[in-house]
Amino acid sequence: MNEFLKHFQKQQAAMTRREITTQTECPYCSVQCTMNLHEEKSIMVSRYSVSANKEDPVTDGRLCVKGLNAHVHAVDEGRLKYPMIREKGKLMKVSWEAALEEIRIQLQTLQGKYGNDSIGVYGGGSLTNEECYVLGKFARIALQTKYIDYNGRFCMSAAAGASNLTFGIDRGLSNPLTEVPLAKCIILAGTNIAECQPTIMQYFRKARQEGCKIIVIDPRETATCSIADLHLKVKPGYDAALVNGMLKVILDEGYTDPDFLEKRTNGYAELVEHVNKVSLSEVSALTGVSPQQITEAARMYGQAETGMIFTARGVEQHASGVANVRNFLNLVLVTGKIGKPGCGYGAITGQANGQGGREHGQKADQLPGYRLIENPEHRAYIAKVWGVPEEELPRKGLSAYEMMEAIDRGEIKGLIILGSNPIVSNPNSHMVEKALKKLKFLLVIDLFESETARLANILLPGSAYLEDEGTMTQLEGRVLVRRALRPLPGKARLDWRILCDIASVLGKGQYFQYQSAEEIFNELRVASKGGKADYYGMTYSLLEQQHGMFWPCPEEGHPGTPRMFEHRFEHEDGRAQLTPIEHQNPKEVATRKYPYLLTTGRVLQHYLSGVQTRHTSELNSKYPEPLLEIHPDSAGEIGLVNGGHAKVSSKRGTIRLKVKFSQKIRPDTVFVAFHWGNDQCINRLTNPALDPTCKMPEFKVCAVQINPS
Ligand SMILES: Nc1nc2c(c(=O)[nH]1)N[C@H]1C(S)=C(S)[C@@H](COP(=O)(O)OP(=O)(O)OC[C@H]3O[C@@H](n4cnc5c(=O)[nH]c(N)nc54)[C@H](O)[C@@H]3O)O[C@H]1N2
Ligand SMILES: Nc1nc2c(c(=O)[nH]1)N[C@H]1C(S)=C(S)[C@@H](COP(=O)(O)OP(=O)(O)OC[C@H]3O[C@@H](n4cnc5c(=O)[nH]c(N)nc54)[C@H](O)[C@@H]3O)O[C@H]1N2
Ligand code: SF4
Ligand SMILES: [Mo]
Repeated sequence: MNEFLKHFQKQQAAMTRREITTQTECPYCSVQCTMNLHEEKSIMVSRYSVSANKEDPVTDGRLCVKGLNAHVHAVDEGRLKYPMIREKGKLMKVSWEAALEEIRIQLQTLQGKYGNDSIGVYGGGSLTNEECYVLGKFARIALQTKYIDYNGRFCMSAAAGASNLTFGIDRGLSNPLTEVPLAKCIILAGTNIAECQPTIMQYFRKARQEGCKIIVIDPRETATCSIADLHLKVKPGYDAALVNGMLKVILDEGYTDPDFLEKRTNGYAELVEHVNKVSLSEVSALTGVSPQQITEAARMYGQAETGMIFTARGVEQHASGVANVRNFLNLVLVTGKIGKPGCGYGAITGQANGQGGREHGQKADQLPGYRLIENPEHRAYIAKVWGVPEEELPRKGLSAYEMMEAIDRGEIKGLIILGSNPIVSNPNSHMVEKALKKLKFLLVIDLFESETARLANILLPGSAYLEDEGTMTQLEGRVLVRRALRPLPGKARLDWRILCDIASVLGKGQYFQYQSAEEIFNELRVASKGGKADYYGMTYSLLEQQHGMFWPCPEEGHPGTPRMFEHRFEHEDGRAQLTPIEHQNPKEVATRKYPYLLTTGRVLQHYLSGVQTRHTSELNSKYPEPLLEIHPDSAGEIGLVNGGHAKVSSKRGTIRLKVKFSQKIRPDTVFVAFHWGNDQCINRLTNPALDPTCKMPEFKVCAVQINPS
C-alpha cells in the first residue's frame, strides 16, 4: 500500500473511531466478578481491553488474570459461526433450517424406533439460570426423556448431598463473604482459593489481620497456604479420618456447644459413641498428619469464639465425598458455629453458575426450585406451571457418568450436549470417548470445536457471555443479572433460543414461546415458588438495583437471605442432623504395581477442560501443557529429571507428561491439572468409582505407576 493510501486509511479510522465501555461479568469462576469491557472501534478493527469494576461490592474492584483476558476467547475469530452437519466424515456449513430439519429427523427417528428415553441431554454450569431451566424443561417436555444430567455432578454434587442430608437444604455459602473477617478461626479444606477464586482472598487476609487463625488442609502446600497458620498435609482421600481425629479432641477437651446441640440438632449421642472409639494415633497413621497437628487444629477451631469451615473439590471429589463433607459439618455443628455472624459453612462453588445450575432442573432427579422429580406434589406443581398432565413428566434418570455408561451399553442412542466437554472432563475418559463414538446421533452446542464437538454429527454455534443475557447465581447464593453487550458472531444463536427452535420443529413450540431471557426468568420465578431455592421475590430490575439478591427470596418485597440457619434448619423439625462417619479408604490405594497416589485439580491460568483458556494466548503461554508435580525425593527414586518426561499409568490408561519437581507436595502423591484433552488428558487415568449418594467420581485419588520416558 502506498503512503497516501496508508495516510488516508489512518485518517478515516481516526474519524470513525468510537470508544464504548460496558459492564459485564467474568464467565469463568463462581465469584462472578463484574468488569468493564472497553471496545475501541474503528472501521478497520476493534480493540478490546478490560478493567475491574471498582463498584463491585463483592470483589472491591479486583479481577484475576483469567478475568482480565476473558474477552479474548469470546471475540476470537475462531468462534463457531455457522451450523454444521457431518457429511462423509467432515463437518459442513449449513443453514439453520437445514440443521433444524436434520435434528428433527434424527430425534424423531431414534425416538420412534427406540422410545423417548433413547435420547439424553447433558448440560453445564456456565449456562444462565434461564438456560438451565429451559434445558430441563426441554428434556422433560420437548423430548419427554428421563435422561438429563450435567457437569455439576462432577463439581458440587457431594457438598450438595451432604448439606441436604445435614441441613435439609443446599446453598454454597451459609453466610455472605463480608462475614469472613468476623471469624476467629477458618478451616480451608481441599480448596485452593488463591488459584481458583483469587479475588476473594482479600476476605481471608482481612480476617487474618483481625486475628483469625487459618488452617489449610491439602496434600500440597498451595498458594492458598500463604495465609495459613497451620497446614495439614493430609494424604489424599483421608479427610474424613482427619476430621474424626479433630472431633475426638473437641469432645475430649470440651469445646462443644451443649445448648446448641440440644436445641438445634439430632444425633449427638450416636456421634459421641462413634467418636469415643477413635484413636488419634490410628488417625495419624492413616492421614499422615501428626497427633500434635490434629490436636492443634482442633484446639484452634474448638476454642475460637467464631469460626467458619470451607470445603471444595479436594474434599468432595471422592467416592466418599458426601461422607467427607458430612464430617466437616459435624465439626461445625458440635461447636455450634453456624447461623451467627462469622459462623458458618461454605462449599466454594466452582463454575460461573455452579450454584444456580444445580437448582433449576438440569439434574437427573430434579425439577426447578430444587423440587424433586420423584415427589408427587413437586411433579404436580411443575406440571401445572408447564401446562402438561403430571403423568407426562418423565421420572428420574441417571447421573452424568452413568449416562456415559448407558451410552456405552447402547441404551442411549442420541445425545445433546450444551456447554460441556465431557471427553476431557469425565473420569476414565477413554471409555467416554469410546461410548460417544457409538452414538447414532450427537448434537453439540458450543462456542468452539472442542474435543467433544469434533465427534458431533451436528455442531451448532451457541452464545458466549458477552452476547447472552440472563441471571447467574454466584458462590454466595447471590443472584446477579448479566446484560448482553454484543451481537452474536456470524449465524450463532442464543443457547436458549436454539433449544426453543428445536422444540418448535419437534412440534412442542407452544411450551417454549419466550421472547427474552427475562420472560424465562419470570416463569422460573413461579416454578421455583415454594421450592427450597425460591426466587419468586426477585425481578430483573430489583437484581440490578441491589447488585443481586440472595435466595431464598419467597415473596415480592422480601429482602433475600444473606445468612442462613439463624433460627432453624430446613429439615421438617427444624433441626440439623449429626451423623457418625466411618472412615473409608479410597477405592484405590497404593500398591507395589501402582505405588503413587495421583490427585488432579486446577492451575490459575486455565479453566476446566481448557477450551476457552487454551484459545487465549496470554493465559496459554504461561502454562502451555500439563505438568506432573512430584516431590524431588520420589522423582529421584524413579529416576526422573526436572523438566524431563514421565509416563504415568493407572489401571485405565497411560499418558506422557513433563515433570516438575515440587518440594510442596507429599512424597507419596503426584498432582496433574486436568485442563487438556487427547494425549494430555489426565482423565484417561482417573477412577470412575462413584459416591453412592451423589454419584461424584473419585477424581481426587487413584493409584498410578510412574516411569521415565
Ligand atoms: N484457575 C481456575 N479456577 C477455577 C477453575 C479452573 O478450572 N481454573 N474451576 C472452577 C471450578 S468449576 C471449580 S469446581 C473450582 C475448584 O476449586 P478447588 O476445589 O479449590 O480446586 P482443585 O484444584 O480441584 O482442588 C483443590 C485442592 O484440593 C487438593 N486436594 C486433592 N486431594 C485432596 C484430598 O483428598 N483432600 C484435601 N483436603 N485436599 C485435596 C488439591 O491439592 C488442590 O489444591 O474452581 C473454580 N475456579
Ligand atoms: N480430573 C479431573 N476432572 C474433573 C475435575 C477435576 O478436578 N479433576 N473437575 C470437574 C469439575 S468440578 C467440573 S465443573 C467439570 C467441568 O467440565 P466441562 O463441563 O467439560 O468443562 P468446560 O471447559 O466448562 O466445558 C464447557 C464447554 O462449553 C463451552 N461453553 C462455555 N460457555 C458456553 C456457553 O455459554 N454456551 C455454550 N453453548 N457453550 C459454552 C466451552 O467452549 C467448552 O467447550 O470438570 C470435572 N472434571
Ligand atoms: S476470580 Fe473468577 S470470576 Fe473473578 S476474574 Fe477471576 S476467574 Fe473471573
Ligand atoms: Mo466445578
